[in-house]
Amino acid sequence: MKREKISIEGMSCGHCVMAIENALGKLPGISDVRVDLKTNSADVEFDDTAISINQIFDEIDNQGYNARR
Ligand SMILES: [Cu+2]
Repeated sequence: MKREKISIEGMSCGHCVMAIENALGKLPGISDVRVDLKTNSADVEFDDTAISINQIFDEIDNQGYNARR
C-alpha cells in the first residue's frame, strides 16, 4: 500500500469533496480516500500494483477538478 497527498484545485464546497471521494472510492486498488476542503488536498491510500498515481490524477481531472502534479 502506498499513501499520497494530492493537491486539488477547483473545490468550493462539501459537494465537491463528496464527488471526489465517491469517484476515487470506486476505482479498483484504492483502499482509503480523504478529501479536505480546507487544505485543498486528498489523502489517498492505494495499491500501486493495481492503480497508478497518474490514473488517480486523471480521475480527479475527469470530475472537473484539477489535480496538481
Ligand atoms: Cu462544491
